[in-house]
Amino acid sequence: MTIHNGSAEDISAKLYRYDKIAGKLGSLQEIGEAAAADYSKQGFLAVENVLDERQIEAAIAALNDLMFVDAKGAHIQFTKPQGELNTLEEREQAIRKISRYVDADERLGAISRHPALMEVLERLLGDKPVLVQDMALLKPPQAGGEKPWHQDMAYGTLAYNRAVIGVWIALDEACLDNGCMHVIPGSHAEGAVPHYAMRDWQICDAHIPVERDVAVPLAPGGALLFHGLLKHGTPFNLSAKRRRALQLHYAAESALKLRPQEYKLIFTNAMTDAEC
Ligand SMILES: O=C(O)CCC(=O)C(=O)O
Repeated sequence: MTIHNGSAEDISAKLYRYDKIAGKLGSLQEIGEAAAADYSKQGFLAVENVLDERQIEAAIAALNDLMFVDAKGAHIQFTKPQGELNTLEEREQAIRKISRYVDADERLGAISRHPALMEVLERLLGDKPVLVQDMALLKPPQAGGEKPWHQDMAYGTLAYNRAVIGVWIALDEACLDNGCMHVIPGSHAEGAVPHYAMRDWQICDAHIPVERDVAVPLAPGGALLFHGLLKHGTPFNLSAKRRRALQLHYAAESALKLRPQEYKLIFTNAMTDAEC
């Protein structure tokens, strides 16, 4: 199976499966010893009800303000030249990502410091959590692109000598047909793998054990907590529904950034020379 540049339908059908669904906890309060052991083994926990309705509404209102009123220092990534976007709808359809929103809007800042979440992260990290990256990932209806399979620590900002934890929070219902998260359970324990610049900075399509893919649909306010080496990706949003999510990454306070040479040996094909 070599894909690299297939159609959206082809990629969605060949690189993801939709028949194995992750089990979920009902709330952060359910994360005790058993769930922490499960996190160590599987590399993720799916948890419903992390944000309540009021927090979800506040987060969406804050993102809309950043997109349509004033970005206030947040960085907005567009998939089309802004000069071509004449209406608010066209603008929204072309926005893929909003980064650095935590310092731009206190409604989002408060979510990044969510007390129950901080408690859980401290337990899973074995150290105080420090926020090291924040981005909102918006998959607009019929226009949301794929995020190919990858490990988050293969991205420079998240390359630490101890595993970071990603927290991905659904603001809309994240379903099988609008690009919910997909994970390879246990893949974090198999170590770092080379990434390649193909459709994105990603794992080679041929190296993905698609048969092990488990989808993680979530209701609004539900979250996926996942290890920085867990292989994961999201297919296209070809549906008529929005799929907006907040993503926050936390490192242990004592973790150190990898030096460029260490990063290169771990996350590129410098060691193996193997082509994708
Ligand atoms: O939300 C998405 O579609 C992908 C999120 C993700 O895996 C990432 O940005 O690293």
